[in-house]
Amino acid sequence: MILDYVSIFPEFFAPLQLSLPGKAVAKGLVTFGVHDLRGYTTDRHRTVDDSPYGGGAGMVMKPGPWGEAFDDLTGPGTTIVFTTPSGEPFDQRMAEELAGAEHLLFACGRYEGIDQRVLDHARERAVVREISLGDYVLNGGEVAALAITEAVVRLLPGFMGNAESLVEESHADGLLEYPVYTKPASWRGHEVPEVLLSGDHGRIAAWRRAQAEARTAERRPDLLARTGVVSGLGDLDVRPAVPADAGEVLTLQRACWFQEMEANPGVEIPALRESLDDVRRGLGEWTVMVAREPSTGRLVGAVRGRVDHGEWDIGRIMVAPDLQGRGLGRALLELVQDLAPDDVETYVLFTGARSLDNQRMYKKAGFRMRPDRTSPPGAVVLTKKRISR
Ligand code: JD8
Repeated sequence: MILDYVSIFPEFFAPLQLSLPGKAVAKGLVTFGVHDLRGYTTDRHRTVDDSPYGGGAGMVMKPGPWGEAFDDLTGPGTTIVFTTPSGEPFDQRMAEELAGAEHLLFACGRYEGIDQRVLDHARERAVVREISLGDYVLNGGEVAALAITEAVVRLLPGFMGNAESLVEESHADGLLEYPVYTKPASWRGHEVPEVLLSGDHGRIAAWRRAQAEARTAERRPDLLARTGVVSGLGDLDVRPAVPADAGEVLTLQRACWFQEMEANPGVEIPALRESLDDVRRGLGEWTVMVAREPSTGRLVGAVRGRVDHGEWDIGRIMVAPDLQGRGLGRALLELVQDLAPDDVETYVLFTGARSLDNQRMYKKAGFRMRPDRTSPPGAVVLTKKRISR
């Protein structure tokens, strides 16, 4: 890939020789060209700006020098990128798009911007993208051009030592990063989460996914909506359970399974027999998500999952009795399915043989009754084949 930059501050691009871009040059993956716009002026003052037609503060960049620059630098495979606060918002998806280009020519403006006819003219001779780095005002387009360069060049085949790491990245799957840790296991009274020391890759993958989703739900609910990971959780605050949640989980569990007991008279229901310690232990042995009302902090829902004989065992889907019938149970079921490690192909769960509402919800969610599978007394097993991501 060839990347060219036109700017009145060419020295801005010195960093291109350093670290990441430098390595890409060394690997022959990219070629950089930096061009001073004043080199394309024809007057002895090397003028690049003038006062705006229609009046107003500041100066506007003249079209002439840009036209000369494009005449010199544009070829058949050129994509001209104008970095501008009024451009399309830059994101990972756009980085992946630009990484497929043969030649990127960055037109970096200054002052109040570039005469609009330069952009209209550019569209007559090349692919043009107007891209913004974000909703804040910079003094020019150079910083944005550098940031876009880093996001694009690192995607070029052969650049990243192990392509694997690209897959796992933030935004790669539309979610934010999960928290990362390294030695020492204990630091200034802060411990590394036990699950990461367990060696149980299924639990670790599920925990990381849960963390990534929780962070995304908390910090970037817009992304969560985009990834379609979970709808129906609305503005609930959804996060992985912590030991301090045990008391409320126990309370909600007893409320919900009281209803199951009513629906399945005479059936032994372990969830109603569990102690606080049992629940606490369960929070450690399963990937548990809890949903709280942001306004009150009230725990209104929960669900758990874990790998069992290669299948994703789903359980304890709970919705506060007064909030049932609004799709929260279904949303929690979608969420926990999404937390399953990549190598899981089947989801399994069970419910009361006479819990017909539950069975209806599971069937609508794609689960199938499995009379061929061993079920706890008075219960039925349902399974679902996973649709690969
Ligand atoms: C190009 C001139 C300065 C902008 C008057 C301040 C991108 N995300 C972004 N924020 N700002 C820019 C950007 C700013 C630029 C130029 C990009 C050329 N300016 C102008 C309009 C208001 N001054 C950007 N990408």
